[in-house]
Amino acid sequence: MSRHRALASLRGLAFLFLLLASVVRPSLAAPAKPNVIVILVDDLGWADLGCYGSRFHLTPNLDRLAHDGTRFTDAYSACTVCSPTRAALLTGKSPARLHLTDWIAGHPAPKARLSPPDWSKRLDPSEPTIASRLKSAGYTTASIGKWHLGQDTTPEQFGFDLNVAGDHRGQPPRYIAPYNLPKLPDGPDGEFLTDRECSEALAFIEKNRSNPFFVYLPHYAVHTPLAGKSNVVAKYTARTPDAQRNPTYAALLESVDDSVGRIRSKLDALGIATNTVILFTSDNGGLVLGGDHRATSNFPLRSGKGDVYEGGVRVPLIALWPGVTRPGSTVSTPVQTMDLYPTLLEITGTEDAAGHDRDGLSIAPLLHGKGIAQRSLFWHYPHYHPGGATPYGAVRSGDWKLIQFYESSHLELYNLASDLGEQQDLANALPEKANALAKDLADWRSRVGAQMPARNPAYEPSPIAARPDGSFLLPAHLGTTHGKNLQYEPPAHKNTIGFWTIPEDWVGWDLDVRKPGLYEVEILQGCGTGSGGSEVEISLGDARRMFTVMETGGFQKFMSRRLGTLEVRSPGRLSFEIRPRRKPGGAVMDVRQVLLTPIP
Ligand SMILES: [Ca+2]
Repeated sequence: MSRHRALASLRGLAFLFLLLASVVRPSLAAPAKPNVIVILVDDLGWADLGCYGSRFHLTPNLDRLAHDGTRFTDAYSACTVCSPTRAALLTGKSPARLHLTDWIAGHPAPKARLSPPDWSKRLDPSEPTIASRLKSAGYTTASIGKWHLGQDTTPEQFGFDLNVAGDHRGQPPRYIAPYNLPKLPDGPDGEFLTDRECSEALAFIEKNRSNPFFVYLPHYAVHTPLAGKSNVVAKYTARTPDAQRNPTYAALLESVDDSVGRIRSKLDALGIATNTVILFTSDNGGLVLGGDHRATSNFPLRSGKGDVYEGGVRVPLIALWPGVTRPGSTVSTPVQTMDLYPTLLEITGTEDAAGHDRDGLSIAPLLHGKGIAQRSLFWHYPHYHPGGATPYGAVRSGDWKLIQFYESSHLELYNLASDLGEQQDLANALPEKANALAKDLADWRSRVGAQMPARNPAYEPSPIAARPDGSFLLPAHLGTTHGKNLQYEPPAHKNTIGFWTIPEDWVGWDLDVRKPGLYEVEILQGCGTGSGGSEVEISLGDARRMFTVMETGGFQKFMSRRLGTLEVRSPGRLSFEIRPRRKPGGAVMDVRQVLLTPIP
């Protein structure tokens, strides 16, 4: 080959290389890190959005977000109240592991059966957070809205470059300016807080349009004190009420929906929508306290904020990851607040802090349309809630949900596939399932170092009220046992007052009896072969009668027996008691429940 031809072919090769390089370059270069926006709504219920079935609330922007992205049908908050879920979202740790298990500062119940553990009333600033991780990866970070993670902690201690409106408080003094929020300069009189939070987010996004940013937007809405713009409230007042029917709450929710719409318009206008991930969720279930004036309804779910049932913990979750989430897709795999931390690390290609002991699992594969490993979700709430909930733990495993009430270790078991409203407790019908899940729950508690409540020496029982039909249901787990051996035995196959080997031991229930007259007594009693024949006295106030225990073929083979009537002459706080007088066999009996029915 001549020198000239060799040079020519070298030039040709160089040209080819340049051509190839220019074609290949886009995929060789590191992809731009996606921006991340997490919108957390306070107390938003599972059924509150149009795309989750609401017929009363109007949420076109959130419905469009679900239409463009992925909607989770079985997403759960880490807790039924606020602060623990926020801590879990930021750290990827379960509230039980953080020992931050109630809303700050919690609800004292000095006369309750149990005392809460010495729980943490602040998020420890040494905890790695999603903000501090993303900041270390080059993100500019902002927290705009409610913080509520301790009297003396602020977002700046946890990796946020900017804090707008966040401090110790769990609700705004008011939604209409002047706000009286020290971390938010007041706007013009009449400005609405949700709009302002959104405007602050838009300004931050615009300023950081050219570098990766993380916006944590925990709106103060839709928490009390409920408020809405008057023209929007008027619009809902004119709508046909449904299970949801509060026009002020609907107007407040619409301000959140507006916020989502404005953020997406801004991303479009700045040309960064295709490189911005949006996650939208709530910190606990919808508020259903307050009777006719309640904020919302979580129907078909049972109960709401603060309670162990699905209405307290199942929440909306919508994800939009442009180019990855399939438009209009839904995911029914159960996921939980703690999952957002590892998910965002994966989406942004960010390393976790060394030795960080987190609980969540990345749900990024679900956003790709793939699956994640089978696992159970857990809750731990060793506290009393003003709405009436008592300390509990719970586990969701497949279609099953098991609840353990810590006062007595009593179990309830539901199949959510066939019974979403948790109406049919199957614990006694399927004791093996219930006991196995109770063991999973106990094992998880010890793995994460959950703090348990303790017996309260100052306990004063509150009396059981009559049911709407005037009858009293006295379940074994609400009885108070006296003596040496007699106790409530919680495993689902037992669920009984048992170990009645000492005839001096006895059990009682305190009742608030308002109506005098005769009450028919029906007992669910079991007794093993060879132990029958004990003579037992039952009493209600000063009325008493005797009965003889019948053998039923086993202590946990319960049989319903009518024992006759007891007459209440002086209503008031009365005790129903069961006291053996003679025990011929090894044990007296097992008692699962007593029913007192007034005779008309
Ligand atoms: Ca909340």
